[in-house]
Amino acid sequence: GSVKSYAAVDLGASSGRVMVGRAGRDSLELALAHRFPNRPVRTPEGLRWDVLSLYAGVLDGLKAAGQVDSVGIDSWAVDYGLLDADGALLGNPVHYRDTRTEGVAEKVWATVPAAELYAATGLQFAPFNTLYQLVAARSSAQLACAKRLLLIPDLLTYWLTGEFGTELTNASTTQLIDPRTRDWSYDVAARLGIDLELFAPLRRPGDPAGWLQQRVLDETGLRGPVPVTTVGSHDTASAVAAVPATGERFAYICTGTWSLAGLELDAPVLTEASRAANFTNELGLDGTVRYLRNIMGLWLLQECVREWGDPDLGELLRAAAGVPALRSVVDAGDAAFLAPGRMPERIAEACRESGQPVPGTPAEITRCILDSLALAHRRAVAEAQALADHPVDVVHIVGGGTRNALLCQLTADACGLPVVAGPAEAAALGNILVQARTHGLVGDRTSMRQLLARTQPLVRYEPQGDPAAWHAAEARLAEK
Ligand code: ADP
Ligand code: LRH
Repeated sequence: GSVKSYAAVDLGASSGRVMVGRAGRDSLELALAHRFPNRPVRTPEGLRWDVLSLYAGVLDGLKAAGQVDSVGIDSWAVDYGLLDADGALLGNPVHYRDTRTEGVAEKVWATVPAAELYAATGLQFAPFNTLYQLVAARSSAQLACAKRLLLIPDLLTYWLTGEFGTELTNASTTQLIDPRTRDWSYDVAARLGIDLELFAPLRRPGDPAGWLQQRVLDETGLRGPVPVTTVGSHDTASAVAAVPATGERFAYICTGTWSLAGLELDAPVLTEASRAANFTNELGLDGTVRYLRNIMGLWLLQECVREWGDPDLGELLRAAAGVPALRSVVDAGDAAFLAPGRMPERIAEACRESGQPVPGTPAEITRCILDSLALAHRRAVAEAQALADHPVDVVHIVGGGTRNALLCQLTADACGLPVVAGPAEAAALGNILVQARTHGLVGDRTSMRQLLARTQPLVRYEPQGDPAAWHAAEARLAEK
């Protein structure tokens, strides 16, 4: 049968990559064309994304990918670039970890109470949701002269094709979308003075997003015409689309810079209990809802490793495996860990303040982080099942964290459920499969998942050890 090649541009908070997927009716092969670091820059104004360096990485990647049948783009959520009336970018996009949103939520809630905001948008509270960023920027000169707002994948799509759009799965992370109508939350925007005219029209995974412009073809050496296809442009939407589940009763954890742990549902859960538990209802493919919780994820480890001068990760994890389990744990859901810097010290302080042994060596701190992540995974998986009344028998872990066998095993132990780990490049695979589906090569979501289960290397971890130890650690954390 016919086999086609698709380029997936997948930009994570720690690195970007261009992957090439060769997909046929019963085959799926993935190869890396180019990987490049994503290093935020602290300017005098604050923390910024180096979006030009990312775009250069995309062009290099497309060149390395060679001739493809289509291109799709996904990235991390919530952040955006502003364009002036000529379509030129106004400044570097602000990083979601920038401090400008501190204290903004309280101001927003004075106009739209938090409970109303949740009922209308279904989004968990995170200080960096686009809504809060826009309110923080309200009186900035940049926003005053902006004519267009493009979310990061939409900005790159615009540079590649010259066409504007706002992709829906990523738009659902702005907190300006109503998850029931899957359209803008006009009332919330109006009450907060947010101009929805800044956003380009919504487009959905599978919609055409234009063609690579001549300048891009020249730069990359590709032969036109090459279409750009809209995918689930939120990396987590693409990653969830590539969870290789074979049934309905599964939870997923997308592990990378963040851990996004939850369920795929048919409808949002907008109850007060769900809001109190800080679960989010983001939009996925085909009318699905990604009901999940953000957990600080491997960010905690990335930041420590950066502070320690980049030791070998494999050796560090082997040493951590030798440290006794669950000696001290921190709340890996705590937004106190959001900002960069001094991470080993901050973790040690959190242990000291909660009266636990203070980890000192890199191995001890790493163990504390992995135990804490597994514990947060356990809580999210258990609470999501209860809140959504959707029991599961298996936990799928996808993303870069699947390369961390200790984290996968600890997660199985903590959840008391088997863990199936892989694929590591789930976001890129979800991106590619949506392109392949749009071109008629694969069927619905279920057949996409079956294809992944058949073709991708997966590792299964059975739960081990005494679940009571995790229960006790959870209780210890709840006390503090
Ligand atoms: P993002 O898309 O958010 O940038 P990734 O999905 O690429 O993140 O995952 C990056 C994380 O994966 C790293 O922070 C690291 O902890 C983990 N990781 C990557 N490679 C390895 C490896 N060889 N062994 C253990 N962990 C790894
Ligand atoms: C993961 C991610 C996550 C968002 C965060 C800002 O890369 O897209 O889903 O919450 O970045």
